[in-house]
Amino acid sequence: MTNDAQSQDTIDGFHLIIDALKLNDINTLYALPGIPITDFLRISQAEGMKVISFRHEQHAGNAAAAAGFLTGKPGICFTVSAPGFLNGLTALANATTNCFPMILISGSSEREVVDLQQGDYEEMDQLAIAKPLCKAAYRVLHAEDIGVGIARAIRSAVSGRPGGVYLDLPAKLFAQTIAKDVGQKSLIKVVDPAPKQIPAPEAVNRALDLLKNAKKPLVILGKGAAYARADAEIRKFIESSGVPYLPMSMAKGLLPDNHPQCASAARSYVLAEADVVMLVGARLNWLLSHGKGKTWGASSSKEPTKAKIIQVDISPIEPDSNVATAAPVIGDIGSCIAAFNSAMGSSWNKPPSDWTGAISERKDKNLTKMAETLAKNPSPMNFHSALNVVKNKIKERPDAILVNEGANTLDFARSIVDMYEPRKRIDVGTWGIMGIGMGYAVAAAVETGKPVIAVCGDSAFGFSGMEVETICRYNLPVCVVVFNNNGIYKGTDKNPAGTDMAPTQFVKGAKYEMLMQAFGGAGVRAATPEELSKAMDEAVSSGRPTLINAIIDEAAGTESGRITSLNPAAAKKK
Ligand code: ADP
Ligand code: TZD
Ligand code: MG
Repeated sequence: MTNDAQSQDTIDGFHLIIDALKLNDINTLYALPGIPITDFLRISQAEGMKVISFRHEQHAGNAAAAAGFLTGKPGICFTVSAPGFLNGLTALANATTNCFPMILISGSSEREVVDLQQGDYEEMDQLAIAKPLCKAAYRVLHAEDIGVGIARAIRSAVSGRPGGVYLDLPAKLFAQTIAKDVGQKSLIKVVDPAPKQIPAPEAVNRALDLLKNAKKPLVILGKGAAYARADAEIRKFIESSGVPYLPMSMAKGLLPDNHPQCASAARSYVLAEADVVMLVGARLNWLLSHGKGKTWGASSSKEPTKAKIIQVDISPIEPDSNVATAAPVIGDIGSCIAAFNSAMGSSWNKPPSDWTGAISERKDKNLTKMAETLAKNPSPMNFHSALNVVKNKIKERPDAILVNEGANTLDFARSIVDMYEPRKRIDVGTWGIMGIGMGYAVAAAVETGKPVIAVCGDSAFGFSGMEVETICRYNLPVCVVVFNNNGIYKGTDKNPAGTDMAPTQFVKGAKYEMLMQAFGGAGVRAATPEELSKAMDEAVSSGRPTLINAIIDEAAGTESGRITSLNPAAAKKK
């Protein structure tokens, strides 16, 4: 026993929490110490848990969220009370928005004092604050309820539509003791935490009828499809149906991006033309223009697509969220796609060749044009010439995980860098949130042991930049490539008043590489594709923490990347 509070016959809260997590195969904690969890983290280490300690809770939380997506088990983030909890909350809300399973566990102050608002150390009613921002929130007051608390948190995080869960553990709970046999019996190993949800056969047939009679069918694969780990069934379905597909950004690689049926290079054509669209683990949110407007071949921004929508999703309330859904198929993606595969039989007719032929023609044209652009070698580098290097590295190392954030740095990387394996791309997701970079990179390295390449805009990187120390401390195989264009979107804005710098501007010629050097990692400046390529090769082959400061033309980007039109001033002009 590592804790004095325990005798032969009793067990304390510290150990019950650890045992409950371990019993459920959870062995890694992403955390930031302080009252009341410092001892807990120490004891966790002593009991064989892996504890990854961060410099800011948001990044510990982001790491837990990415771990959830990458493993299908809830990632765990531990924080201190009030401010630590609040710092972790953004990550919890982001995980919930992205349907990633994570559990934020925060220590909290004395309930009696908090509830009477008597001003305790780091006083806050954390449970009440967390509730609207996550899928479920629980508090455990008694040691004998720890098993139930952890079980409920796990089940809530991974069953149905996955999401973030908050678990509130008041300081007093950790040192509470109960009889050892009572404690051990109270722990729960969660059986089948994310049960299969089988779709109704009539829903499957309704959807297949639509797909069968379509002249221009299209499948859209979203990150829910990547999360579902039904890779073989999905590939079989796509290939035996012959339907062209579009991967959303985190579904890239579910089938390799160079697959003949991948329609990414003809995205605007297929979205505007398709007559039946089957969404698989993708929501019709802003990322798909809500299923309305010119993107979908409609004449005005409010007009819905004429395409009939099939939606395969685990959430029964997702269909009809933006436009009418002709064929909802509710169930887990593995079961739904397996049902499609068996109902399709062997006499399935592939889509008309004028549709697939027209797509191929456009793809060929666009890919040729893109290849010409990528082959240019401007000085300074632009997004294309630098990303061409990243594209080649991922082709050489398809097992590497690509973390991606920024505006232009994100949008260009999404379309230029092909992915070849499932769940290898993690990015700003549904919110388009900056700051996930280093947290996601740490989790990707810890959970997979594979090389991690984090391609971040200089602004995006700044949100989590201090975690390069964490990367060095754990000696993680992470290569951060900062796309340095001296600012947010571009480095060329001017302040019209001519006083301070414009709000989108950063110090010019910043030496980001020195941040990594400060903690013993490798820091390299790369001003040409050759320099970038050499530095990335070294980073990936050595596995040494590396930051490459990639110098990008400060005039190359556009305002907000591809979503300029969402800025109120641009919307006013329309
Ligand atoms: P993207 O941003 O890639 O378009 P979204 O995050 O919008 O993807 O959509 C993911 C969808 O996947 C959510 O509606 C979620 O309910 C669904 N989902 C997540 N996991 C599963 C699963 N195992 N089976 C079915 N649907 C799932
Ligand atoms: N804050 C948070 C948490 N998320 C955001 N998305 C933003 C602010 C707004 N924002 C964007 O949407 S992109 C971006 C910000 C600040 C940074 C873009 O600059 P960058 O990328 O240097 O990362 P590029 O390559 O210069 O466009
Ligand atoms: Mg920038």
